[in-house]
Amino acid sequence: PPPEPGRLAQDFVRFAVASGVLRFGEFKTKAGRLSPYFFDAGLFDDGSKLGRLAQFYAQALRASGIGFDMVFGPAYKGIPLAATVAMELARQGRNVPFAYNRKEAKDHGEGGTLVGAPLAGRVLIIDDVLSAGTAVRESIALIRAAGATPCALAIALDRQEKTIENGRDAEHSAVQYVRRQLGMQVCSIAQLADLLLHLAQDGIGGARPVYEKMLAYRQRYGVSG
Ligand code: OMP
Repeated sequence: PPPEPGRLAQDFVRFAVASGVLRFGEFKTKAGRLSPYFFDAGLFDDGSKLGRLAQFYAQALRASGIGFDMVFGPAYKGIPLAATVAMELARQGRNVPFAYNRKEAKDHGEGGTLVGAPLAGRVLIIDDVLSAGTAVRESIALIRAAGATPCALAIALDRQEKTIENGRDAEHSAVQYVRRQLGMQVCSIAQLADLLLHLAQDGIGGARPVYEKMLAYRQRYGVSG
């Protein structure tokens, strides 16, 4: 049976906290924002955690009803994600082609920057986190240049924060940009709102100051929806 709405996200937040992937403190984001939390997907660092992570992606994808013909993992962090999700999908009876890119073009051997199945049809990009959304634009360009259609994006965490346009904070998030401007579907296992819900339900007590900082951060950089 499909999990009740919100349940998968809560289970995932708990899993990420228990794995040390989701941490609270002071962190500088790629966009230079001082964040009271950080999600480091590189800390899903053993076979068991990676396997569970892939199950979360596969469940979220199934619940979203997104259609796609193949998966693509952007270098570097998206590569193990897309690979393990492709394995999990196959285990569940849905075997789709898998590809990834290198950051540097090779000048010998097979050459080029793309590895794996040829990019074709509707491509699902699998990545870790969306904040300001700079990285995903490169993957989209790469897929289009290969003659395929970037149709959807699956991420573990949507930070639901303002994207940056022309050097300024926009009113919309990177996920909203990808949906509205690029017309792609986006599926996230959890978002900032789920994190706040988790803290409000389980984390109050010792974590009260953390919760306040999270709210203040959302006030400054967050978007709704
Ligand atoms: P954008 O390209 O700005 O959307 O930032 C996404 C990237 O920032 C991720 O792929 C990570 O490299 C990094 N990041 C995290 O991994 N976790 C976070 O909680 C926040 C960031 C970030 O720097 O914004």
